[in-house]
Amino acid sequence: MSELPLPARGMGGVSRRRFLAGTGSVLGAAALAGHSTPAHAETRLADTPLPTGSHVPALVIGTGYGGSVAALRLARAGIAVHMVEMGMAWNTPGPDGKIFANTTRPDYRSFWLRTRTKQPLSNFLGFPLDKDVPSHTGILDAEDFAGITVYQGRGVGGGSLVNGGMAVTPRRENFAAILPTVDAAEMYSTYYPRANAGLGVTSVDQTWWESAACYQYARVGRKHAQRSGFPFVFVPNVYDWDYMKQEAAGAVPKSALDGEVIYGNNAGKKSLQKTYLAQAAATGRVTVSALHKVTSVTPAAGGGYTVAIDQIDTTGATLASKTVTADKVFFAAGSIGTSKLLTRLKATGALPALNNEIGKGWGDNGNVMCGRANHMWDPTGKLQSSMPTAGIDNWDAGGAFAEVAPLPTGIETYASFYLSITKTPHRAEFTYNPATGKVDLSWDRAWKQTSIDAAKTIFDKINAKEGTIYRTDLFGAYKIWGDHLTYHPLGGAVLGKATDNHGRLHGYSGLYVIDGSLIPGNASVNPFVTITALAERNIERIVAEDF
Ligand code: FAE
Repeated sequence: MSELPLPARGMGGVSRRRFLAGTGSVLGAAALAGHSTPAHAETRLADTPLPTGSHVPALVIGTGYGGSVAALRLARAGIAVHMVEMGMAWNTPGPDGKIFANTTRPDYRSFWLRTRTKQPLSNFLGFPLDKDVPSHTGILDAEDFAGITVYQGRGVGGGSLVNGGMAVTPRRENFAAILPTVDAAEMYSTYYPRANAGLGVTSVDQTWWESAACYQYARVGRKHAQRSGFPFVFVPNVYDWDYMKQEAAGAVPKSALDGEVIYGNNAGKKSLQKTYLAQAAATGRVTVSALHKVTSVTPAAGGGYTVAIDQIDTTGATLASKTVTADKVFFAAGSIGTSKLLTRLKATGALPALNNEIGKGWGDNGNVMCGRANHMWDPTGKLQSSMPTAGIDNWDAGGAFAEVAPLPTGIETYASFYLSITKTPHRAEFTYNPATGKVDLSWDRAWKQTSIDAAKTIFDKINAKEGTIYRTDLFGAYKIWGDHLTYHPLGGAVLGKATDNHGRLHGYSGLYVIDGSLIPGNASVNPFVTITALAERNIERIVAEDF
């Protein structure tokens, strides 16, 4: 799932200058960050549930990218922070001795409160892959709206627990077009480097990559892209490459090379638990309540805000309803979580002064998936690293960037698999439905046609050149496109519209949005580096001016 520019464009394209520029920004960032805690230190945030009646200076809703940046920077400024996370702490092994389930063997740990799995890749050879599982507060939420299923991570670490780790800095001109009110010069000189350093972003050793069995699928992807004249782009990741080399050598337990990704990685991936949250824990000023869900935020009589929280068990049942107060509240529940909360709080009169931009500007980052059937003499390998390293760039000519994605099934599939990020003009809106008490999203499934057309600018050409065809067995029987989902929800409380230019919500002082909701629907690349960098920019201003 990813995009463009950073490091190199592989062998066949792109300039050395660009490679150096990208790498330099990552290395330079370490110096800028100026802290001695290693990026992947393992200090865990203690799960210390907040008692009802407590008061905290700063409360952060959600523990994904935006929330983790906010918690770390507030704590480093001397402010005590409490984080509230609806998902589990993910610090206890299951009966198999592992914390997370394998991609090919989903179990009770894999899905958020579902009795049947809803795997993004639902079929193989046309046969359905989904199976019954015990309902549990598992790690991956496949949240259904009328026109789209939105996949999200649940637990301390948010999306960093389940994502592919592709850590992409967009091209500066694309960023400037998406968020024109943000000073791009400052983002690229200070906040993107700071985010890349904080996340532990690095690039794969390309010499190793050239001969590693687990990246045969990516080399096949490169060959096909280049034979059709498309630039092939290497993309950084947060995976620990030295660990992956040891996996390949058989020296350590396998994680990426055992296909682990969407249901969690037991080793190797630098999720937020190992980076920002570990550093936040090390300050001694940050605590977290896991399995606690924020249900309401309202102005408190004596100033600050009253926050209502349901403590749940692993079946999703409410164990206790708590009320706490906070001087300042940061909405970092992800694009869907924050948008749903704010839309409901405005509509039900809990926060009536929020403006009419709440719930607007939501998009799917143009996500669409597909597979191609290769010839028998062009195998992609039965061992596939679950961490993608590259993509095909046709953004300028066709509005698509296709991640060369793994299909870690453990068998030879002769398939090439791709997640494309595309330019899409479509934006949906969240609305509160008083009849159901739920928040609906106005996404129309037909809107994905724009994304399919963009992806076809790449794959129609490759198929014609290679004499190959699309796989029709991965998303149903005789269905080519995975057009029912997104991994990249963005928007719903857009920067400069629902908030000021630094994420302060209009209508209330002391309420902030600091997650993917700020980005208006399309990031041009995989979003987590941009979410992190924007959070770094905004929190710096907020700490300086509001505390
Ligand atoms: P997020 O990380 O979603 O965190 C929000 C947190 O808030 C979650 O932990 C929620 O459980 C919690 N929460 C929600 N509501 C409440 C509530 N009411 N009370 C308490 N807690 C709540 O938000 N992006 C990339 O850049 N590269 C990739 O390779 C990539 N791969 C992906 C693969 C998959 C399968 C998925 C699902 C996503 C992927 N993404 C990737 C997207 C990326 O993970 C996502 O954009 C970020 O995680 C969003 O960050 P936020 O801080 O907005």
